[in-house]
Amino acid sequence: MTYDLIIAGGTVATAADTFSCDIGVKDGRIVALGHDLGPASRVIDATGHFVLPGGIDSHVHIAQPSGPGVTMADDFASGTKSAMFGGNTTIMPFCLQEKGQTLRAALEAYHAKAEGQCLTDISFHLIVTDPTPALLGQELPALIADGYKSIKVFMTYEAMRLNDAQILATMDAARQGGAVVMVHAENEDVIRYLTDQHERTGRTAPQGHASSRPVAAEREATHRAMSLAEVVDVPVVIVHVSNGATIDEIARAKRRGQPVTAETCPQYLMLTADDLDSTGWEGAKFVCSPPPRDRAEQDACWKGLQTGVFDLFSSDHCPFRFDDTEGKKKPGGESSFRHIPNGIPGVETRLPILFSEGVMKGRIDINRFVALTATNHAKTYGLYPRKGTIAIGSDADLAIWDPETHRTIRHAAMHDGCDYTPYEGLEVKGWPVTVILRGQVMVENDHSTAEVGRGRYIAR
Ligand code: DUC
Ligand code: ZN
Ligand code: ZN
Repeated sequence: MTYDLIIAGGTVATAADTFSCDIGVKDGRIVALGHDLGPASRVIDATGHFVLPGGIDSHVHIAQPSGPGVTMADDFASGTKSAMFGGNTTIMPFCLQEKGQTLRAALEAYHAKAEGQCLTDISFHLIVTDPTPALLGQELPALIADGYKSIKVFMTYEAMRLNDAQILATMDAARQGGAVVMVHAENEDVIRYLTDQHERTGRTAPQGHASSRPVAAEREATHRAMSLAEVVDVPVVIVHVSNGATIDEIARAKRRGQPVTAETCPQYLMLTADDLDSTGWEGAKFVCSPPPRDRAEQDACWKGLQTGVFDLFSSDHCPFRFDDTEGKKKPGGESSFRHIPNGIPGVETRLPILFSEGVMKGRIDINRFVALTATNHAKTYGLYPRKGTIAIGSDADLAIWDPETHRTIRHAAMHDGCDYTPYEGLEVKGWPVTVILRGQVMVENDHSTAEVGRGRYIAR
């Protein structure tokens, strides 16, 4: 056989093993692992490099409706381009049901936005904000049967939060269909109480965002979310965990044998609440929820990655432009942090940050890196083994990493639609120099000639 592509001489790493071998690709799939594989239309020499499964970022927000007058900075073209340059081959954005809208209508609109625009493969989660009897009884079961097997619910944000009864009912529908429930766990009443208090006492600058969303609000909501999931007997994913006390709650639930999956993100390793305290409005660049905490909580998150409490490392890419009245400088926002759109960009920097700060600094090994950034995402959300590993029959989604490349993170070199990165100036070691999607070279030498639309929707 003549292969379409051979990646030769690299060090291949999966979540389980590290080994030297060549990878043979035909018709977009991995068809051979070995040596001296034979002729190929193209051979890429990966000597001295790691060959890893392409990253899967299972928590990104793209072109998501974000309230009146606010526009997310990325559409599917820019969001997937940014993801691709950051070493990803699949991303999983959220399809948000707006109140009063059916999920089907939301999905139709969301698929239309993505159609023909993508440079990575994509697959959608659903966000339920309006769990009417019709949605729970008919629409959601039908959509789960169609493969939309992950549903996010919010415990915070007035326009999106569900109360406990609604969460239980949504979880019950998920359980019956065999879906997993993702929870944004922060106690809305605590946040509202503290936000009102901050405003009454004039503490309205971006820093107030962090102090009005304390660890206790996240820890309590996480405990409650897991308890509700235990009652219903549904698997639950606690997303974007920021601190040690919440990690302890999750570890306890896992020890009891509860099916809980836990996720953290770069912002909880690299940023602190002090970043929100910059002069002027700069702190708005770091406003995300839950907020970044302090050094001790960063250490706790690293420990959670090392010990296995965390299964997933995602970006929670949720980009709003800084110098933009449809972004962080939304009119009226200066009057209180309450009005600053929540979210920061990160889909392009997620993998280089964990590779550099985690693998190159010896905090985690390369196999754990692969598990946290690709394999566990595929397993949690029903994409495995087609995605997330290097095995015969899997899609040839690969990232070739040069561990010796030094880069300084600069927004000027990024590919998203945002106008800043929270990690400006960060020095990293290691970079995904070649990215391959289903056998096609998408990025090489900081360059892409891949045609937009090459990314596909992956039904689960
Ligand atoms: N939750 C997310 O998951 N992403 C961005 C904002 C938020 O609150
Ligand atoms: Zn969230
Ligand atoms: Zn998110």
